[in-house]
Amino acid sequence: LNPDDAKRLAAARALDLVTPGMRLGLGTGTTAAHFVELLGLRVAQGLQVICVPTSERTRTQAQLFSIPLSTIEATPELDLTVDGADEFDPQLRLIKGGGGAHLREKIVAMASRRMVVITDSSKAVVTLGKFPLPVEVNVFGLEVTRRMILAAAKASGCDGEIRLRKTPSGHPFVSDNGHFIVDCFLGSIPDPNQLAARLVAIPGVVEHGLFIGIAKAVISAGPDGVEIFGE
Ligand code: DER
Repeated sequence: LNPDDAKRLAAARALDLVTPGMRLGLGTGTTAAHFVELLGLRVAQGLQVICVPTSERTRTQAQLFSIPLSTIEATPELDLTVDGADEFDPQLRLIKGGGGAHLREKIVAMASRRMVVITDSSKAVVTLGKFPLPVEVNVFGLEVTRRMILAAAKASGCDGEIRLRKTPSGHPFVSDNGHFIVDCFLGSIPDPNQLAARLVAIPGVVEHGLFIGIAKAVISAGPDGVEIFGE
């Protein structure tokens, strides 16, 4: 079972949670893209859903499949969000944002009665932080914000490099919301709750990629099949 097949298997399992008439949040990333495609096939067979995408690229993909779309403004209460993750720990705390969409993903996830994560099993970790933690930051005062993030990381028992995310052509990556993203290469985050609390206190931080107490379940597919953590 290669990682892409595992992602598709997890996505297919999440589709079992979808019932007619549901208001869905659609995640971003390669795993979520499998879910959107499989959902599109069910919509083509008559499944009735209304969906809010978590990024422009998910919106574009959903439109390709003629999935009925709404906006978070028109549909501020959702039943279920299905999204990927870059890491998850035993308490179902996540690192997200690898795809640069974690601000809208977190808003949509928290507007949902339930958020279910779909992953391949390689995302399972005991301690978060091997994956660099994305933080969406305001473009004003970037260097001040970068230093404050580093101080917050150190105060939380982490250390490492804070790097501005660039596009392949070397320009600063700009999110769907017009902000920059810095990636925090911390290696290990011993106290994610404390780090999250310190990050939200920084004025230039728009949103960080730690999802704590948000995911109700993680559907993880790997060589030994599908495992479901949480409920
Ligand atoms: O950017 C994101 O938060 C994505 O959901 C990411 O965390 C997972 O992306 P993947 O499914 O391509 O691994």
